[in-house]
Amino acid sequence: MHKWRWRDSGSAFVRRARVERGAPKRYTAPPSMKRFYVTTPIYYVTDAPHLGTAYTTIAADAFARYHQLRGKQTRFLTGTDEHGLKLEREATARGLSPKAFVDEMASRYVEAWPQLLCQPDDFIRTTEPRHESGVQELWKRCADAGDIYLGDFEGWYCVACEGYYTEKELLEGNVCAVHKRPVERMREASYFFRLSRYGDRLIDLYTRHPEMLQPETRRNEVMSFLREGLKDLSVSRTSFKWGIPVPGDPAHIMFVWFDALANYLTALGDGSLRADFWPPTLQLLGKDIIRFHCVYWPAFLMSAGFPDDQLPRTLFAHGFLTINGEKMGKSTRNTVEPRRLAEAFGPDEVRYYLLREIAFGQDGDFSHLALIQRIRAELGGTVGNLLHRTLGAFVQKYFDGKVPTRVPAAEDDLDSVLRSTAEAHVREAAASWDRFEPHRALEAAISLASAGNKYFDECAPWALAKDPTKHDRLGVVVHHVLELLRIVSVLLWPVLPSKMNELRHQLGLEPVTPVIDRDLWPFAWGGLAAGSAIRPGAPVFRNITKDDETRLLAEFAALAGAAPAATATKVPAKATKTSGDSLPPAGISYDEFAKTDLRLGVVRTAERIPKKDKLLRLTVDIGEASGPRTIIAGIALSFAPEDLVGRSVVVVANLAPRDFGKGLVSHGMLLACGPSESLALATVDKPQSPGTRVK
Ligand code: ME8
Ligand code: MG
Repeated sequence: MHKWRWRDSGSAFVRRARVERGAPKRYTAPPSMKRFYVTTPIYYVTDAPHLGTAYTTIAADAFARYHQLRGKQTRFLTGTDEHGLKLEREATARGLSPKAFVDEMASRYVEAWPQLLCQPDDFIRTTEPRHESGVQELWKRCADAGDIYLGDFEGWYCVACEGYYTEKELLEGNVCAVHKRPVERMREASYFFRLSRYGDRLIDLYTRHPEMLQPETRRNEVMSFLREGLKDLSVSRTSFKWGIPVPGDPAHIMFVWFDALANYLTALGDGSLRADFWPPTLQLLGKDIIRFHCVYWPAFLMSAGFPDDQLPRTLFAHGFLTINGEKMGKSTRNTVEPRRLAEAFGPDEVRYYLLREIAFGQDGDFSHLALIQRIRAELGGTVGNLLHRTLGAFVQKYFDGKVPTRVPAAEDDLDSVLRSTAEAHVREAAASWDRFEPHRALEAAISLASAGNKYFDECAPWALAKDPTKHDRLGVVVHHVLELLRIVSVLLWPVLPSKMNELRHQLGLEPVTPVIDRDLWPFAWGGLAAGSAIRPGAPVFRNITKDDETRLLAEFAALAGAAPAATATKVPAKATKTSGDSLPPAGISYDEFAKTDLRLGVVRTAERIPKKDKLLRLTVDIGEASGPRTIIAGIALSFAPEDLVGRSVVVVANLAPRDFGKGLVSHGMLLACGPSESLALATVDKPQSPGTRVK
């Protein structure tokens, strides 16, 4: 028996020893709710950091920051995967030793993440001694459990390549694609891991703990893979050297995934860090590497003696990013080099866009135009706008640059409605983070800022300012807006840490500073002290003008190797709409036009539809005796439901009903224009009764 070195109290191994001695098997509660350990995959250094790897890393950073705000002690791990045949070959091709090559490439990752405001607590490289010894211990542990045996790995071998190929990789007639000569059937001695032993336990685990593998679609995939039955896994090779030797048999090099997956464990060492943070609370990955993380990884841990409650709490697989509608590839990579994006648009803004635009868990498209539009409409136009219109024109001018007092006698119903709207959005944002829906958390924050703008408009502060007897009322209104901005600054901080601190500076507040064991989530209204001095400054979010837009799009298109003029046609269909839809042929008769029954409607109710990010379910009154109609409208990216109720809209009333599936049927359509993130609804400029014909 090999002696296991990790020995701190409370560890899985100590508990396992107890179990082996016959003590009753006992499951502990989930890891201390006060700790949060989040990981990203460790990236292959064959590739430089790109938008895909940035996406996972940014998400991990944002989750860590959210949990810091909630008072947890967090640990965020990322790193690089530096072994394997692929790397050995890549280095050789460049005339470098593998070590020199990986050192150079790893430094690019170390440098890239802070440029995106990501602050990992640790960065592990699989070539570090702390990792190599940790992996060997894990291997020994699996071997001790009887799960590693020596066998033969059989496959097609190209001698010129010194490599095995699967049939799929070969040309017709079993010919090597590189050397164009026949491969040989070869057998190589290989160690195998008894993966077949763990299928039932994994099925049982994921059935009892569906939260361990998310989202649900990915869990279903893994479950069906598991139900097909697992084969033992070849976990060593003798045909290359760049990797970690198998303990006791150094002619064998470990399978690179056995080596790589262990990083999440080896990075904690065998002392207090591991006692504090194991098991991981959240392991993020792309859907490309689900099998490795959701089947092999927990099986290795089970084999090494980890009981169920010492396995990763949640493995979450997000979707793939495409770029301007095209699959991300080497040719498009330059355009989305994270550093360039951060330089051009700001790191906070890039983080915001990625986490807001793409429903976490689903695939999504990256487009420079959509990025610009989100910055413009939501950050500048909604959050920045609320700040700057309040500070300069009102706080400076009428309150001597100080946060006004809330005089109770000057309050009215609008204020209490705003406060309860804020409470609801703050709760919704927290619940969204907890459900792994950062896109919804951000939506809640922006929708709260919109509510602030609407409140400000409704209170008509410019009119209050003109009337000296309304000074107290103006103070209440301004106070409410500033407090709302304080709340928004906390809600957005996990994703926009530096911009929100800038905004707070202007509000006269300290930067967000998380404190362990203190929940700083802004559940309570009223954190802003009256009388404190504001510090107005330059716009927090730069105004991207149409000219800037043209220039930036051309710049990035040129980087992609396309002629700048081609920009407009290169952006995806979704985005081209903004630059003007092509017009239908001219010359229809009035009668043809009159076939379209347009009616003035009033929105009576509006609600979100679960799992449909873009759709809202409305009931719209068009004066029919049967009552308001149900209309499903694709306007959820631009409007919060509460902003729509009571609005006058133009309805196409004689469209055939459209079935969206799952019982969603739309009986009409609203007229609107603009990009889907900043739509404007068509309306009329004087009140008319619902049902009035628009002609
Ligand atoms: O797989 N969209 O490393 P890797 C979204 N070394 N995410 C993407 C993406 C895209 N287009 N492209 C990459 C490896 N990613 C192994 C991991 S872990 C023990 C070993 C992200 O460099 C996503 O997280 O190929 C994906 O899973 C990961 O990068 C793959 O990185
Ligand atoms: Mg990959």
